[in-house]
Amino acid sequence: DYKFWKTQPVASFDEDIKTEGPIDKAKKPEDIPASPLPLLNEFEWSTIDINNQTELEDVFLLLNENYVEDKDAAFRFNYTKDFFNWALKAPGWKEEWHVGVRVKKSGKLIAFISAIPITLKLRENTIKSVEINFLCIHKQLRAKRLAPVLIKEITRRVNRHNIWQALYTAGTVLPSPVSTCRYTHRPLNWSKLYDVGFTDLPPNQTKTDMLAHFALPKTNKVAGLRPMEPKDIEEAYKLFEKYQSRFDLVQLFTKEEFSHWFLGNVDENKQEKDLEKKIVFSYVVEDSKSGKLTDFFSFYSLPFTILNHPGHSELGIGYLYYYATDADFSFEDRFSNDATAALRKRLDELIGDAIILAKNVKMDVFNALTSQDNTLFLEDLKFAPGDGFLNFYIFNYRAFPITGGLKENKAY
Ligand code: YNC
Ligand code: MG
Repeated sequence: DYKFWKTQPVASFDEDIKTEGPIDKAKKPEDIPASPLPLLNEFEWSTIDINNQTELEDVFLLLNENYVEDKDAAFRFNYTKDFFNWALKAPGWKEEWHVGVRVKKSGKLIAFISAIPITLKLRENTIKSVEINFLCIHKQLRAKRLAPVLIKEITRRVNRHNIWQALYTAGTVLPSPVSTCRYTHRPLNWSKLYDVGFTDLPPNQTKTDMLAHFALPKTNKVAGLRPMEPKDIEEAYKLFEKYQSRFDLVQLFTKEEFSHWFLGNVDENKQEKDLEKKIVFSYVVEDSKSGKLTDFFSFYSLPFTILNHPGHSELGIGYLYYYATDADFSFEDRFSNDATAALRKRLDELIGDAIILAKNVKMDVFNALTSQDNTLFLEDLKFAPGDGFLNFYIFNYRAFPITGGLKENKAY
């Protein structure tokens, strides 16, 4: 019955929202306690320095063994250290927002929660916020009401910096999602997905049918497609901003953030050369005549650990990230049929190539949410709805519900 969440500034499930805006009365950072919440005597707060390899290793181990699993406990997210360096060291990151709890005696890390600064745009309003992620408690310490303490402590540390809103996502249903998306999956290596139990063989189909159905060409189709480089940032950023402006809820990126999220950790010498170890993959389409960038897309790598399987220990997973195109369609009337047809055709080509690229770096499945314009191409490109959903939440903000990128949403 949400004993904790009932006490927090979040909309309740049945709330009839009249106006959008903050829930709590405005406060000042000085009104917020300067010292951490109390913990049980055997535990202590531990701010994690992820630039320190030992501390990064502690976070890696905690999450590797205790983070999110699928509903059958067959797979668990396998975030890598490189992934943490990308996801936790976004521009403006603060060490004090990487919050750990350790056992006093042994020093063992048993819980973690993080925040990074972000800017949200919800319809006409720009909201300075944080994104909360990687909330994790050791399996042996579950159901002891430690999660609310972690959430209140990160809230305190964020409020001290005069930030009062937060975006977070979870598979769990809490009061109350501003939007809910479904995960969809496009098999790349069908046999392996079948072997490890990620995918079933549909009735009246053979394995050979499935392999033929999901077969992919080795090479890309879109002319002028190439990896994004630092010199592309300026133009790709403009393309991206224009495309994003069509949606009700988006994260606004500065150019620096854009570069971080799409080129990975900016130090070029440290750019991963081994494609199979890369975290984020970004591509642009350059028009051969004008030299202009017409499109871009990106995906990132986040594998699953396969639990208790004799033959396989890891599942390679690509997640569709952002994309943008200047395909000839009207931005004003995004629901008109002609506009949608042109956009759909272009997105089919672009994301079709993303899928091929993901397969070529040995990913086994390509995932996408039903967010933004994804519902235009998911069916065409053989994504199938999965059993996972992702709920989006905004802390301390009442908002009208956000529907998908399109009003028509038949297949999903
Ligand atoms: C969850 N995912 O409902 P009630 S997602 C938020 N997000 O409270 P206990 C959650 N709340 O119902 P356990 C939650 N899961 O009584 C559970 N809760 O009101 C609520 N799993 O606490 C739950 N990572 O400590 C209940 O539960 C209360 O020991 C119960 O710990 C929960 O990162 C958890 O799925 C999730 O490690 C830590 O199960 C644990 O079970 C675990 O008794 C595997 O907690 C990993 C996992 C969650 C991934 C994520 C986003 C987190 C968002 C947190 C909310 C942020 C709010 C904004 C703060 C900043 C504000 C500013 C400004
Ligand atoms: Mg607990």
